[in-house]
Amino acid sequence: MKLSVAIAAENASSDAFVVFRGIEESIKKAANLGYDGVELALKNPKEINKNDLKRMLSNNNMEVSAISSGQVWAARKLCFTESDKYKRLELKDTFCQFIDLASDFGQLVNIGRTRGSIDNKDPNDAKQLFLDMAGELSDYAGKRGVDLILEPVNRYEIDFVNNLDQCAEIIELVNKPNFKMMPDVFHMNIEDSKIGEALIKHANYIEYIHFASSNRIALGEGHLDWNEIFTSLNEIRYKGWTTVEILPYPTPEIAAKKSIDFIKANFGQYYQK
Ligand code: LER
Ligand code: MN
Repeated sequence: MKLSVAIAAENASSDAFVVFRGIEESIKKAANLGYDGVELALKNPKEINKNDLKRMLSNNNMEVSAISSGQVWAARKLCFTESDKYKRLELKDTFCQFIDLASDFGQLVNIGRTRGSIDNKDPNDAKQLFLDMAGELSDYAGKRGVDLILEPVNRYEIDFVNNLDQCAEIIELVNKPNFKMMPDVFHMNIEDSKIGEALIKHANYIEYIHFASSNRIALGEGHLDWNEIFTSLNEIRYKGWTTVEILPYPTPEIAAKKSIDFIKANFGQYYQK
């Protein structure tokens, strides 16, 4: 496994659930702490200049683990279940540019809160709007060697695809080889009865993982059973990224350091290169 930490641009608002802000500074800080990569939480593809990013990564011997898209919903209110034609085009254009970026960096684009909600729509209509967009974007991504990863998110943030079973059902309906699952143990702690069992049950779909404690602060705080999580990941021979996506408390530096120290001290054997 490889370990990454979520970062965003300097001006990202507080509902971007990232540890560090400011792309260049964040990459340096993450590298100094011993992380292997960074997850780029983007609001807009224009936040990244490809050449600058290449230089920042190679100067620090770092990789991009994935591009995440929560801010596209949080800051721009664009989502897959949107019915307005023009907003759908804007979402599609944003995701196509994320996919273009991911074809050079990380080859993964996340769909978290950007999937959208059902709200007062007919649930079947909302689902169909999601499936149409997911299918079109999967085809675009597939041609560029990129996978889309759908993240089950807890019911207090969104009312559509909350647990791993529901995510697997949607993946089967999308039915594209590059449309996969991305569990986040923070959400699983709220929505999935048994975290270890759910990870094992859906092993074939899992391509990326978010780590946080039960209260979304540094790993090792809270009451998650990390032995259960690592034993299950080991059982399914998970070799992908594990990304720390936590609130930056009490400071970004302390949160990021505490998390990697906890992992290396207790589960370092899973991160041997
Ligand atoms: C939101 O709670 C989250 O976990 C993000 O990764 C998805 O938007
Ligand atoms: Mn997450």
